[in-house]
Amino acid sequence: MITKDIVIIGTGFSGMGMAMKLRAAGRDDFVVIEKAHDVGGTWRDNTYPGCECDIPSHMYSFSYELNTDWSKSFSGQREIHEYMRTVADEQGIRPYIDFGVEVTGASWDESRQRWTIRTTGGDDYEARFVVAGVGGLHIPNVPEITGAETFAGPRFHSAQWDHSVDLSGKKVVVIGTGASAIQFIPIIAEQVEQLTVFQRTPAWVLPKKDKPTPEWRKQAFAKVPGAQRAYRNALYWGLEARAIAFNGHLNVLPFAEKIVKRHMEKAIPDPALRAKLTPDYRLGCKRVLQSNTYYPTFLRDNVELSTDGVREITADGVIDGNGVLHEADVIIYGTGFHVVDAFDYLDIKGRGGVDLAAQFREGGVETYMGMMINGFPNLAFMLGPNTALGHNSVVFMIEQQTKFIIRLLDEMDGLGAAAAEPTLQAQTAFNEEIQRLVEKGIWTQGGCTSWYLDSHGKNRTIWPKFTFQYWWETRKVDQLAFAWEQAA
Ligand code: NA7
Repeated sequence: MITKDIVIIGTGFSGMGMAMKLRAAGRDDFVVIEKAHDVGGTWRDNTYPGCECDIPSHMYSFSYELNTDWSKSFSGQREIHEYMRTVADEQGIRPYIDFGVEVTGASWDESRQRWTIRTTGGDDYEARFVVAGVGGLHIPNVPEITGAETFAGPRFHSAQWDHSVDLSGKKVVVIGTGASAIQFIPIIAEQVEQLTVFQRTPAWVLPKKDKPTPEWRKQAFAKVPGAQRAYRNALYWGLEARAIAFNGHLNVLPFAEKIVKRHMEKAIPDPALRAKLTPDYRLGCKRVLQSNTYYPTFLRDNVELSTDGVREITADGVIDGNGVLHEADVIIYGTGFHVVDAFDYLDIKGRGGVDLAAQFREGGVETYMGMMINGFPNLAFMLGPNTALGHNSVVFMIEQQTKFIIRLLDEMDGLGAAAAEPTLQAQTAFNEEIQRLVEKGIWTQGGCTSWYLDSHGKNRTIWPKFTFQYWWETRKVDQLAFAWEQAA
């Protein structure tokens, strides 16, 4: 058993951000547990062709680790991963990371006021406080399709891309047309002999305003004090403005919808094909996608769009809803992640042995500030329920959360508290307000289903306000919102 004051799980932006802020606060008694052998979280794992961020890099990065050299507006996976590795080195957090250790569960010991964190591939850990930076989008959703196991060729999920499979000259079927698929489809279309894309729901795909960063700008960022900060601020407010449309002012949306329709008309002259690709729900209801190459891909002779559904997989390919076989040598699932049900994959037992996943299943996914949960003292989730974003950089949210957790630890020390958990009253009030707002928002009103919603149609994913409101609400620890427990 390894004993630490604080255990952090994961080395994505969340876990790394927490580790860096703990160090900066002079709290050195912590460990970061990482199942893989490198830092990076989702930016280490998603290596599919064309993987890149859909939030500008100058905003999708740590505010205290600006990078003057981003090669283009929306950097690719490799560049973002490299940035994270460099930051981990520069900030000296690698020595704190136990690589190759996977957390299997955690339980709160009430008498000792400590968490026990169970792992495979290493020792178990004991800690006063646990910060889970496990990410919302890391458990691949591979749909159960009849006959999948009989398929003769390779099949894999976009987040587990099998680079040993050479797609050139092959017949490939892609299932799904979400954020990941629209990035790799245009690239693999150029390599394969035949590509069949199974679309269940068309996406709204905006043009992507991606440009290489001119050298003069990199120089200006490096040499002119405040230039990069000013650029980042401009990006922040530009992105923040998108919340106006999504959070309830739905009358702003037709303007953006027109942009997509014009983009589509230019790219796809055939009205029948265009109709298949046109969403029947409002823009923003699902995550808005961006690409300049996705729509034109369907003009290629070797690409077919199927909207007839997936009925079955056989040894030879995929049978659609009309019983037609689409031959395949390789099947690629671009079918997203387990998001609202991700907690089912965590074995966390709080006060009285209460199981977190069961509590969420029965009582709804309710937290305080998307971080802490009544009945689960000294446990904070980063990017937890209702703190993901559709309009701005989640790294901004992560930074507010790391600061809040440090403030909470300071408060505990100041009060001499061994344990802290949000009161049920504070948690309920937080959720009631969030649910009142998401119900007015585009994700509920837009006429679609999405990974933002749980099985009851409740949005448990998105922060429905401006992000500066999250900054405001987390800037102090409200003592009355917490139950503080003295040492036993
Ligand atoms: P997404 O955006 O959740 O996309 C998943 C896609 O897969 C979407 O088109 C789904 O259609 C489709 N899907 C899911 N299950 C099935 C089944 N069973 N049959 C057919 N089609 C299916 O995941 P991504 O990986 O693309 O992106 C996830 C996020 O990562 C992204 O938003 C960024 O924030 C980063 P549906 O629309 O549900 O009908």
